[in-house]
Amino acid sequence: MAVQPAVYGASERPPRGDYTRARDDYTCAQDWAAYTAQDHDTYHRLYLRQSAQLPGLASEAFIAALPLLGAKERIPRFDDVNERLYRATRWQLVAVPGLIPEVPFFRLLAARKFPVTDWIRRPEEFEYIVEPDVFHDLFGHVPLLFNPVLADYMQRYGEGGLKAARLGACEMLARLYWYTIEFGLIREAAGLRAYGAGILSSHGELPYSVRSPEPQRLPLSLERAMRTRYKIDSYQQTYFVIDGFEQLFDLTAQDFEPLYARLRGLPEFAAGAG
Ligand code: HBI
Ligand code: FE
Repeated sequence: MAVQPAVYGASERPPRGDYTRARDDYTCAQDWAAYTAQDHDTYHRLYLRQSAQLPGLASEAFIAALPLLGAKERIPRFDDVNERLYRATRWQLVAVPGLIPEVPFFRLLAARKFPVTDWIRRPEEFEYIVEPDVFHDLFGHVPLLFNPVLADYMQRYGEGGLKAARLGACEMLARLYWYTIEFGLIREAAGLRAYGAGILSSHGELPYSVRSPEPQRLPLSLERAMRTRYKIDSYQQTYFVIDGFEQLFDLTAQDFEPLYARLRGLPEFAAGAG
């Protein structure tokens, strides 16, 4: 069945991936043999540049887990990463043709399956790409899936997403994902660091998010994050800071239904609102 691709954010851009080869759950096979030498070279150059930038900017937990991705000269085989990842936290990577609708996305997370886009950006997109590619998903998201606390938070997020979908609260929950898993900051012993995948996979935003005086940095509050709009194609104007991954996991202990009901009646904050 040819599944309909998701549209990420407000843009109506045709999705990059080939969804005709996706199964009903939107997963597909990683066609590793189809990667060209140029694809592997793009991954290698992105990996070298980003990994060199991490010390002093990225979460120590991320830096420690990054080597678990394995090869850096080539796009890793997801099955190869899964041998280590499943042993560590019982998560596994599944290939997808790109962004998928929210409910299939939540279903995969709830089953401890992380959807990894299987295509990589073109060389001319080296600096920036709006839609997540294999570098964003693999380099940005996967190392922290080796962290047991964050791994459990991600599954809880997926379970919460399925409930939010039933309550029509996906937009509020998507903001929590955005301001934690994609663009979250963490205060570690050595100082402020980034743990969000959208930051860690971005050469420009990584130093900006941790060092620039421009954006505001607020302590993470469920309510403030869920009421704060975000932009998908510029650096964030607001970052939310946690003191540890346990803080994320503990947030999921509460029942979000009353929170959704209360927030519905309250005004939202613009991305950069004070
Ligand atoms: N699909 N493949 C993929 N990867 C994502 O990160 C993703 C998605 N669909 C929806 C989505 N993220 C966000 O809207 C989540 O907040 C649900
Ligand atoms: Fe992402």
